[in-house]
Amino acid sequence: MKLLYQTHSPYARKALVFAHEVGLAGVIEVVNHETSPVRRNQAVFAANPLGKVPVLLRPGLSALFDSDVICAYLDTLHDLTSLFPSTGEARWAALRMQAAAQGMADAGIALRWETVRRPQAQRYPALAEGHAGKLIAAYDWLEAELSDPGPLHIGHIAVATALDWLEFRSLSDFRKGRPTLTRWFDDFARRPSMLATPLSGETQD
Ligand SMILES: N[C@@H](CCC(=O)N[C@@H](CS)C(=O)NCC(=O)O)C(=O)O
Repeated sequence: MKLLYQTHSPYARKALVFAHEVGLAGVIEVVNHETSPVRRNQAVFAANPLGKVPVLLRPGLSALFDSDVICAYLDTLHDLTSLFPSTGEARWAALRMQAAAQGMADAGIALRWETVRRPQAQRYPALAEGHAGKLIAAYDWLEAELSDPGPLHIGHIAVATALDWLEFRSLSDFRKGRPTLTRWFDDFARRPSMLATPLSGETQD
């Protein structure tokens, strides 16, 4: 399988960290691509009509996108403990945490458009403030949610990769006044899956 990837994408890294966690990194070839809504990447569009990474190319089967779908698919390919709890409140808690992490990455990208990516004259400070506020609220929510994190699941991988990217882009400080979240993240960041997939590079618009 090939993973259309980007070394500075929180979503692509989430899929790759997931692959490491379930022992599948060795069967995935990582292929780097630069993507931006203002700079069309034909190879990525050929596999994903949204032109976004990550995309998982499967021999003889259709391409899969986005990171939520890729992780759910990879979870069906291994014999270790599933990282998607299958029943009860544990399932909804894991999926809800993944949704929060996706929203954090989305808000972070939107915030970057309003602060560094969009030409200065087209930036809208109220929108930047609104997205920054979502990040603060999500960090506060995680501070409570991660007081008892339980066994590893998809939500943890999504949150750790989102937080690491937010910190990498210096978007907002999740650490200040949040000792539980800080401790949990620092522990998670030492996992081999995280160490094997460092963030690097600049967005190319
Ligand atoms: N919900 C998608 C988001 C993917 C996404 O936004 N990827 C970015 C890279 S960080 C991208 O390729 N953006 C290009 C674009 O928006 O056209 C996922 O989880 O995979």
